[in-house]
Amino acid sequence: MKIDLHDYGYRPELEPSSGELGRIVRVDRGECDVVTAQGVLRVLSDSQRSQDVLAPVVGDWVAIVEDPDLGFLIHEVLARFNTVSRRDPSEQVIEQVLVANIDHVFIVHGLDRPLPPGRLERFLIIARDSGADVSIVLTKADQVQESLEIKTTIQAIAVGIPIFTVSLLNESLEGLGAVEDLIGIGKTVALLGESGAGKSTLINALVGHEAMTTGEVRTGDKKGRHTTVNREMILKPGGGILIDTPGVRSVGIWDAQEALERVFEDLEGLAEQCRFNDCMHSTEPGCAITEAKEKEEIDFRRVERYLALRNELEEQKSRDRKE
Ligand SMILES: Nc1nc2c(ncn2[C@@H]2O[C@H](COP(=O)(O)OP(=O)(O)OP(=O)(O)O)[C@@H](O)[C@H]2O)c(=O)[nH]1
Ligand SMILES: [Mg+2]
Ligand SMILES: [Zn+2]
Repeated sequence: MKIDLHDYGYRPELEPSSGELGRIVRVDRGECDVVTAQGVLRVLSDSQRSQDVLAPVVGDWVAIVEDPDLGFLIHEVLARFNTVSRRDPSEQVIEQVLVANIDHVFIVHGLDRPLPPGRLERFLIIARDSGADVSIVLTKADQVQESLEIKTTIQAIAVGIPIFTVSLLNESLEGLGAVEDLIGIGKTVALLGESGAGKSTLINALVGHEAMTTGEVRTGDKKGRHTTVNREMILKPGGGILIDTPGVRSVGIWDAQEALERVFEDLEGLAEQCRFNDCMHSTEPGCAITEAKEKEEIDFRRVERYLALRNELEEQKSRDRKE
């Protein structure tokens, strides 16, 4: 079957030095599915690649060669336009790239459960750090009485980020059109969020069939059951590329100073009025953040989360310098 790589987001800048161009649509245990103009190839991803060579992820553009003994191999991972990354949950000191070459990140959250502000801020930092567009999609509007209040709370944290609400119960598919309009032809959208948020359900609604397996959430705490286990790319009819991801448990941020500053733009702006340039916003005199906190103009918990995240990045940096 001939495939048009434009459907998969092909860009003319992509020029492999040798081999056949393809894009990784799925990775599992050392093997990947790579879509090329000839069709989807099952490719060995890592056996010949040393550890320091970057591990291919879903969304990567690669050059494929055929080895007489080993079959298809990834010869080269082409330079990434961007990545969505977090701190590796098992190894606290390295980056884990989740997906690559993304145009838009959807942070998906189910209205059937609370969204701790700190968790949303971490998702926002990771998403914004990629440089891709970011939107929030709130699912399960049918399960709550009044989604407006939750939306207002989220809006206060996600300043400037568009928020969409959908209800995908049965066939009604309320709010889906507006989300669909966000997905440009040939653009790649990655869905991020907790297990049970409704990422796979949203993808199924967008593609119009049960492409992805979905799973019930636990009745008590509404936690998901980690139904999706692989990152996987799928085409949306009418154009657009969607990447489903497994529910994220650990949202460790990694090397994301700029994104942190953008997510906490309000506090960064205030900090410019502190008397000292290197104000730590704790006991210094003339601290604009402390003053605003005391006047209850800003939420002290948000300040605490901001300072903790700043610390986290600082510690990572100082550890890097020591190594
Ligand atoms: N009532 C209602 N249920 C929904 C909606 N969206 C998703 N669900 C349900 O929420 C549950 C979890 O949905 P999934 O799509 O599997 O969630 P997920 O984010 O893919 O979860 P993981 O794959 O575990 O990361 C399923 O039982 C869905 O039917 C919605 O808009 N309304
Ligand atoms: Mg899923
Ligand atoms: Zn200060």
